[in-house]
Amino acid sequence: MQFEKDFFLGAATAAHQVEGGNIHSDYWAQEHMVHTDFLEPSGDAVDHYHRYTEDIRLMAQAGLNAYRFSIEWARIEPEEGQFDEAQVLHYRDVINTCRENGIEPVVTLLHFTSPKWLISKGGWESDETPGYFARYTRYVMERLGADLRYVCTINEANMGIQVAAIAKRYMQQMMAKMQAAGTDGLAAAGGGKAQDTTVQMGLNLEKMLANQKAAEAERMELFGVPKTECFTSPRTPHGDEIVMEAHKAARAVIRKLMPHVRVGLTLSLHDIQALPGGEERAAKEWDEEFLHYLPAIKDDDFLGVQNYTRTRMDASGTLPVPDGAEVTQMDYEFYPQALANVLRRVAADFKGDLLVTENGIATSDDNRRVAFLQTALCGVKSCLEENLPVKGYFYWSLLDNFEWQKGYSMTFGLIAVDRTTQTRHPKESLTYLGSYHG
Ligand code: GCO
Repeated sequence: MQFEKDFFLGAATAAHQVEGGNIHSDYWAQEHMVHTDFLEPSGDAVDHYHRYTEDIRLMAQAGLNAYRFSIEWARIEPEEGQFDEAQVLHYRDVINTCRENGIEPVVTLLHFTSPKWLISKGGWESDETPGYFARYTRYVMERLGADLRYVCTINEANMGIQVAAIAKRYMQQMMAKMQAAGTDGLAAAGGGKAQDTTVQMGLNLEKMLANQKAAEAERMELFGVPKTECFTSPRTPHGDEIVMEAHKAARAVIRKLMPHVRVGLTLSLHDIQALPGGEERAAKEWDEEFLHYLPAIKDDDFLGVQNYTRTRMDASGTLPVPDGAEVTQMDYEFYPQALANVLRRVAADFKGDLLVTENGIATSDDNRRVAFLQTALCGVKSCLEENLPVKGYFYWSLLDNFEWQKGYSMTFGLIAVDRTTQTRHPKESLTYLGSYHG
């Protein structure tokens, strides 16, 4: 069961999660706070900044033909208006290395991290941000755009809204538990494990809640603003619009400068399933997660679909993972069938091409990764048979890497890394994925 030669079969990474030393970014600053929400700082990550040649070669040797990675805004523009040409050369080398290895580079311009200065200026709730993003996009595209064919403007443009919803639900659960316990101690609330942790990124809600007050003062000191509006901070509806404005502004720049480049954004999409009585809630959730973005993205060339699991809803809301179901390290239900369901669902309303820009599993058992891939790819095949315009599949992630607030505890990679020596250990799943290439 192989894909056609021109189907992109690859893996994905994000700059901050793999490169290391992203010192001008908002995440770096937050990782080093005394009252940090992060389990550990990103540090040298997996040193992909220096080892990309080896990593790209490993991909090519396994038979992959595409690599999705991100360009780091905080490296390109470390201070407002000051651009670093040397960093452009770095990414030019990465792109060239891909081409030399027969790998299509698919670039993301913003994958969660922003330059620290942007946050001091109001970040992702400020009306100025789309302009800054468009300027950065212009700088990058003028220099690198001629060598690219696919660009994702923004990764998981809907993440802020999902984080807002999950943070609200979590706080409500905690408050209810505390009230029931008749005390205001978090410990009494059972240590604060969220019942509902299905947001598709590593969040550490327990630490966030415990740190809230002290962190506020520290953020003021670090960023000069009382509330830091990073890309993945809970978004207001206005902030949600700002993200779409930033996307549209970048898209306009790309189309003007490099009309040959196909442009789109990516969305974090759950396979939302309604149980009897949950239809209305499920429809509302799908509208928030996907449908309401259609006016902003309908003219995009492609949509990046990112899926990890399903969400089941009944009249009371989101249901926990079914009893006895297998769960991943992220506490998601093992449910690789979700991907094909989501592809079919978005294809009903979005008429451009579809790229699976992320799909994967955090597990220490690589056999389960192979099993996950087998079902997920079988789903992609059926979508192709139904003539859905799916142009590629990127597994998340190429390497075990920095899973945001959860640090290095989650292993999503096709390649393990011993971070003491930065030695790469390709897993069986890398060979397995490569075997699908025609
Ligand atoms: C996201 C990001 C990735 C994550 C991945 C695993 O979806 O949050 O795009 O950066 O690492 O999804 O949680």
